[in-house]
Amino acid sequence: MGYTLTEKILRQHLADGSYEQGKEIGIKIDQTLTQDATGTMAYLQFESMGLEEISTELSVSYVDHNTIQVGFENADDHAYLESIAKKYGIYFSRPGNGICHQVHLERFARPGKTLLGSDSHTPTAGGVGSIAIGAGGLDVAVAMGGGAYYLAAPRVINVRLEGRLQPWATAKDVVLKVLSILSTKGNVGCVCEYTGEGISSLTVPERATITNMGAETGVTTSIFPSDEQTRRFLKAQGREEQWIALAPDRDATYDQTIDIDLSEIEPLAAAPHSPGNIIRIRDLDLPVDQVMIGSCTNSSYVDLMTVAAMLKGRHLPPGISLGIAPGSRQVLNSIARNGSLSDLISFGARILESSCGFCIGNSMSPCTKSVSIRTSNRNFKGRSGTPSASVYLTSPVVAAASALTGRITDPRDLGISYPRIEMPERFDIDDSMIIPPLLPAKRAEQTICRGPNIGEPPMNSPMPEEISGVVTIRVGDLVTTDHIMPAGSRLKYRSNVPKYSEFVFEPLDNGFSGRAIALRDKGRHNVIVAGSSYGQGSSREHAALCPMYLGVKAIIAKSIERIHAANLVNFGIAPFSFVREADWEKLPEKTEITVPSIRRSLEAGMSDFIALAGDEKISLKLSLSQRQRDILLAGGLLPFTVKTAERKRD
Ligand code: MIC
Ligand code: SF4
Repeated sequence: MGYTLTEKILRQHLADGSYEQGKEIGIKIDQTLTQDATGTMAYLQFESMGLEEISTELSVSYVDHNTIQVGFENADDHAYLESIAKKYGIYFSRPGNGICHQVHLERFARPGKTLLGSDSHTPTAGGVGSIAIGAGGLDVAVAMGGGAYYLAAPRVINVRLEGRLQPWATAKDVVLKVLSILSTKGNVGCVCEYTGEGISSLTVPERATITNMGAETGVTTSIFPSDEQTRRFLKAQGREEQWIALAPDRDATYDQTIDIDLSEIEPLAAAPHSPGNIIRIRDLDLPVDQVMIGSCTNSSYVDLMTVAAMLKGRHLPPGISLGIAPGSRQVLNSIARNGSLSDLISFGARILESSCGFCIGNSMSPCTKSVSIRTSNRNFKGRSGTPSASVYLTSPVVAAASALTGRITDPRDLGISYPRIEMPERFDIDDSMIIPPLLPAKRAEQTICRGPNIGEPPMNSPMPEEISGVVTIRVGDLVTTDHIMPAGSRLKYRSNVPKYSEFVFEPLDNGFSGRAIALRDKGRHNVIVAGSSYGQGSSREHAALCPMYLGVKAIIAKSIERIHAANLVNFGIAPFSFVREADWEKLPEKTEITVPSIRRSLEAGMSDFIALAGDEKISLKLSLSQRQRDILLAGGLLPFTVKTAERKRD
């Protein structure tokens, strides 16, 4: 029986365990990426491991999230990251160089390599045939040190594309179609592998839009084969020698197959407040207050050139604002050199830095109760920085059409011809904003810059004999990491855990942090009760790290998403699930709760637990590998790794 492409690459990188679907395997990681918002903590953790240098083929540290420098905090983080990169042999992509996923795709991603990134949209590199996975910063720190990355050998879903996209239908609409089929939940432990004759017409940047937003389905990653389109892209980036052909075996078998005819795809949107809430643009009729074009999903050269061609010679109607953030310096410079930037400025667009910015609520928050059309990948309530705003996620051409008319508009109804823009033969290549690693002799002299915003990473204590405390908060279904640990204006506290912890659950209940600290300081444990798909969205490990700091010892949920569940274990928090989902009702806030003998049961390898809450006995499950049990017992991955390294040294 033949292998899928996913299985081929994973087997080539197998470092621990035997390959059996659903079973935990450890894989060797070739490349890592970090961004500043998750990176400072990842490198602080890397430093605590006491290693001399990185062991990957390539590691890159990007600065793209916190580039609004109001106060010293972000600039302190950037200086720290630059000095760490120099010290340990890491590439440093300076602020202004672009969004990590866009730049990584342009300059570093390679077919057949494994990439682990401390950002959930790392699968963007699946567009060139990498197995690219998002994870918590601590997992990335361990991988930089040469440790394996552990995941369940995935179920592979074959997304078979036939036909060709019609004018005005785009790669964004393809991934929105996939989201309408797979939804945002129930796909943990799966990989989407794209096949079929339809893929040959999709360029690498289009494929990358699809693999990028595949993250919203909750799959581990998405991947395209490496073919002539891949060669064309790498050649245009001056990297043709890095091309290899990669495809699944002809007789590969898949766990599920989804057929999509590209010629039937039409402009779609994800309506408020979930990327899985898919609707046809033609079924929407409403005025628009704001249009934002950019983000790691849709800010490639062709995306922006197409928008510029549509807006050229026209003007922004009153009552609407338009912001455009080119994905990278390469994209920005190309449209500047060929004059299209001027077309955008003349139209009335506000040109933003090449960074995450608006996507994460870090700039251009829309006004109260407004409608904002965005080309990004997440529209969770409040993520834009305005809780009352309604955010619709669309393709760049729908966004541009809506900026032209002031209403959400299907571009097919504009009556203009489709500006077919080709990917260039050669991109504008200039790596002068990427600082390469120092020579080893120079590294020793490098000092680390630590401003007052750089705190020590807190360490957890080992798992106690029993968990005994209170349900400090009970939340419902689909609670995202944006609800648990808001970004936007709070993002600048990422390197200061005590301060950032004040905002845990702020959008849902701003009294949580105070209650949790009061209980923790009495020597008791905080327990969080949650509904299904808890921890959707971002990879931010602060959604586990800050609750850990507040004394949270267990989450009891109907289900927990992959990256977040791994982050909880990494910070010593037990990720329980209910055996009977209806028991969620029995654990309201303020319930006194005990999980007796948790330590002994973990040591004994048990996976069934009982929580006592008054007269109620609630059955819980903890589905963990032996390695994860050991991590939980140690109080998290950092104490576990430090202890293992000490043992090896002795
Ligand atoms: C996001 O899109 O939510 C982020 C901000 O890029 C996060 C990472 C973070 O929280 O720093 C992600 O997707 O992992
Ligand atoms: Fe940045 Fe938005 Fe992409 Fe996250 S989703 S990496 S915030 S552009």
